[in-house]
Amino acid sequence: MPLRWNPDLTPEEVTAETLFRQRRLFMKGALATTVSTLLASSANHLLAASHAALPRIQKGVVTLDENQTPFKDVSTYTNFYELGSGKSTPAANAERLPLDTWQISVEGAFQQTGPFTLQQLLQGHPLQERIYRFRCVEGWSMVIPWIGFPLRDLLSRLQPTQAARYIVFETLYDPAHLPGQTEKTLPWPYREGLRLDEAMHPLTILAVGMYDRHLPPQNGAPLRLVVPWKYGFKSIKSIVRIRASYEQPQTTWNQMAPNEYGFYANVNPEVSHPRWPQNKERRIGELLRRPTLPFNGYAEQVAHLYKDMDLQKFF
Ligand SMILES: Nc1nc2c(c(=O)[nH]1)N[C@H]1C(S)=C(S)[C@@H](COP(=O)(O)O)O[C@H]1N2
Ligand SMILES: [Mo]
Repeated sequence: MPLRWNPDLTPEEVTAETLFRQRRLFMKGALATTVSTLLASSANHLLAASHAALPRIQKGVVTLDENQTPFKDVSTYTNFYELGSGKSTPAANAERLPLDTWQISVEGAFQQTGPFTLQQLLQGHPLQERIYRFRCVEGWSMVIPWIGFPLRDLLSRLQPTQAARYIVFETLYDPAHLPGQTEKTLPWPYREGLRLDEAMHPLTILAVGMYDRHLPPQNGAPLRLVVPWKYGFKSIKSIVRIRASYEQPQTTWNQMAPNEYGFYANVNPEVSHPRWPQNKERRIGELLRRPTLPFNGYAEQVAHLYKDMDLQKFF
């Protein structure tokens, strides 16, 4: 088993204040990118700030004996339809994401609800590196060193009530800024959801960074979900709403084409997409296709969540 899982390591504290300062630095860097492109002038001292490392990240919590996909590929080969439906358009439109006013609304069946600034939401959650496989339903895969913290830690703080059976997430809806939302490619806003036990699983994280730095906008800044045993579309980007609900939520890709994109969307080599097989994948940067693993290689950790379910039916 190539996964190394050390949940007992004691995390170091990262103060929200430091994180907030880094955020401001990053904003300056993103702005500098735009300005330098427009003026074709060098703003290297500012640009450097956008590559500032996140401080004090606990490493080694979950690692993988597989080569990491280069940052350049992960940040330029993306799916983020709000920023355009091509693979490289999200990176080109990255500065359109309005990051400096970010708020997250917590709603529904939680003891704690209300609006949170990003800083408030991240407060008290030490950051860890989690090196995960990432498998898109389209048939490509990557290995990404995410920076984040377990979603369960936030949920424990928000305290789901008895009525909470699902956790629902929503991406920013802002067609004035996000060019993709002026097109009818998807029903906006992008929505995703997990059953409570999936959301509470220690492998499920909220990510704020990758490769020791803040998430690039095209990868879902400032805050995204990462669920490594599910197809990539479950890992919703740029979250503005977190809701606890009793009913299974309507989710975007499932709503678009329920026979193609299940609510569960667990990586499963034995359940083909109606238009292509799912038993092989192309690791970005590699030539030969490799076999796709059940639950994307995390079966040992997560298969028990589905032990009484027909995975052909609940795909
Ligand atoms: N809001 C939002 N989240 C999204 C998407 C999207 O279009 N919009 N695409 C999904 C899909 S299909 C995939 S494969 C992953 C891609 O994540 P990455 O570009 O960081 O690799 O994001 C997912 N989250
Ligand atoms: Mo995807």
